[in-house]
This record gives sequence, structure tokens and C-alpha cells, in this order.
Amino acid sequence: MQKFWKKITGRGEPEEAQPMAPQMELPEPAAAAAAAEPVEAALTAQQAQAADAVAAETAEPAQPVKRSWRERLSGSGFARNLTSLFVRHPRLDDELLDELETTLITADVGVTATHELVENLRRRMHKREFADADALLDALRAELVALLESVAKPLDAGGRKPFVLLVVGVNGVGKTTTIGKLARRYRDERRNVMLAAGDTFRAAAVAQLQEWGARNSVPVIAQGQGADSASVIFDALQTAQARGIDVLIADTAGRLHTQAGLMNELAKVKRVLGKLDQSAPHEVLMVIDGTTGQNAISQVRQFREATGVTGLVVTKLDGTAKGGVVFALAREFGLPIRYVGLGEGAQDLRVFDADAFVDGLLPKNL
Ligand SMILES: Nc1nc2c(ncn2[C@@H]2O[C@H](COP(=O)(O)OP(=O)(O)O)[C@@H](O)[C@H]2O)c(=O)[nH]1
Ligand SMILES: [Mg+2]
Repeated sequence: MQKFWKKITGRGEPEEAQPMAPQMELPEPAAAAAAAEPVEAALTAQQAQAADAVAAETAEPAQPVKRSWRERLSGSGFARNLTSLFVRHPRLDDELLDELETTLITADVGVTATHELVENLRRRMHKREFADADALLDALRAELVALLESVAKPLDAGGRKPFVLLVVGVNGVGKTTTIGKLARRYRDERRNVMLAAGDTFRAAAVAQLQEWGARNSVPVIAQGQGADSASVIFDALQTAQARGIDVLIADTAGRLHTQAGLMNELAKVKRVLGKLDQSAPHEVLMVIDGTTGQNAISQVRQFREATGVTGLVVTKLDGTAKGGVVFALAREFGLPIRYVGLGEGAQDLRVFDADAFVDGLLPKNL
């Protein structure tokens, strides 16, 4: 099995964790900055410039079009590989199943899950359960949906007020973008939303969140770069409680001087939230980049231990050949997948729907 894996991916065995993003060496943040008062909407010239750059990057067309899951996913490497497999192998035989196994493993579905799924289909094929490749495709669809059904549990951000959502994940996975899209979604549902700029490690991160806030008329609580993340988020919850906010969404850093430092910071954020509201955070939402493949597994393991992750968002599933990681995550952790990112626009964050996802990956019929 390991040899097979290596042949397919050129990598070591799938469970082997790859190192996380390289760490940057930076000096400790200045104590003065950490003690700064929360500043809302007051941008420094540098932040304003960064915000402009972000605005250009995240600008949307005047009338955003909501595309179907199939439209969004059919261009992905994973969907293209599955379609081409059935085009090349229209006949029902063992070769079709061997290639299916290769395709699923290459897409990072995971070796064990793939093996179980394919061997089950093979058994059924040998018992002549399928009349043709179309029937096998239907069975494959049902098996893939079954792998995901138990994790397709939407997030209910009602019930608590303010409902506190803590967003975590490594750098560049799409945390801030996802928060912007969520702010838009909740605002459109006529909820009062507030954002907390808890990624104080990079100045651009604060400006990026402020830009999403400004564009959606959602207040953003921020301090300067280098401020203490826990104190920013603590202030934000206090403010949200005082103002009767419905949903508070807190951004966090994905990279600090050291990985242990990051995990300690996130644990501290959780602790201080609990001082204001014992039940907060009500959701620890971990964002995973759908293009990272098996490394996502070790990321979830690590963040779950430090922060008690309660839900996942898998981004960038448009275009990637590695979207199979959604199945691997479902199998490994059983954590609810709340949303998936199918593009960069505000409309492209979708409540996770197992049927729509699998349908978008597979050819319609042969
Ligand atoms: N194609 C695509 N790009 C995305 C998606 N979500 C986020 N991105 C992009 O990923 C990049 C990093 O996002 P960002 O929110 O800054 O990541 P963060 O470091 O985790 O906060 C940005 O260029 C986003 O536009 C998605 O669902 N699809
Ligand atoms: Mg960010």
C-alpha cells in the first residue's frame, strides 16, 4: 500500500505529517502596542493603503451570479479526472476499478477509505449487481455521499447572543476571506454582526478584515499590529455584549514566531472569552485549504488539540485536484463540515451539501 502511494504521489505514506508552513522570525511585539486602546475604523495611512490593495483584490461584480455546484466544481482537477476515467473506460471491468482507485488516491481521498470503497464496488461488480458502467457510477455516487452525510451538519448561529465564532487555521487557508463572506451572509439574514481583528501578527491582516467590514457595513474591532490577540477579542466580546450584537466573528493568526506560540495564543483567546461568557466560543471553526491534500489531516489534529475545533470550512475546492481531502477529513475526524469555499466571491461560500458536492464532482451520466 505504501509503495503504491509513493508511486502515485511521489510522497511518503499519507499519514506522515508534512511540516507546517515555515515560521518567520520576528521580534516580540512592543508592550506599548499591546496596551493600545481598541480603535474602530480609524485607519493609519499604511493600513488604508493596504485596505485599498485588498479592496481591489476582493472587488466583486455589481451583480454577482450564484453558480451551481457543478459549474463551480466541474473545472476542478478532481472532477476532470473522474470524468476522463469514465470516458476512457466505458466498460465495466477490473481495469475501470483499478483506475478509479488511482484517481481517488491521487485526489487525497485517503488510502484506506479508497481501498474500502473500491473493493466494495468490485465485490458488487463480480456479483453482477451492475448492468453497465452507468450503474457502477450510481453506486459510486451513493457510496461517496454516504461517506459525507454524517458531517454535513450546518452551523446554527442562533440560540446564543452574541453567538461567538472563533476562526482558526494556518496562514493563507482563507480565514479572513471566509469571515468576510460569513459577515455578508449573516448581515443578509438581518443579523447584527461584528468582527474582531485577532490576527495581529500582520498589519495587512487587520486592514483586510477592516475592508470586508467596510464593504458590508459591519463594525470591526481592532488594535494595531502586534497587539495582544486575546485582548482584542476580549474587548470585542465586551463591546458586542454591550451593543446587543447577534454574531461576533473573531479572526486569528495562522502563524506566529513558533507553532507552540500560536497554539498557546489560541488557547488563551479561548480562555479569556470564557471569562465573559462561560459558553463562548460557541463554535471554533477551523479553515482548511482544500488544495493542501493530506497535510490537512495533521493540521486538524494539532488545532483540535489546542482549541477544541467544533466545525470545519474547506476552501478553494474550485479548481483543485485534491478535493478528495473532504472525504479523508470526514472519515478521520467526523467533525461537521459547515461550509465550503467554491471561489473568491461572497456568494461562493456555500453551506456544505453532500449530494451537491458529490454530484458536482462526478459526470452526470455516461
Ligand atoms: N479560489 C479560491 N480562493 C480562495 C477561497 N477562499 C479564499 N481564497 C483565497 O485565498 C487567499 C488567502 O486568503 P486569506 O483569507 O487571506 O487567508 P488567511 O491567511 O487564512 O486569512 C486569498 O487570495 C483568497 O482570495 C476559495 O474558496 N476559492
Ligand atoms: Mg487572514
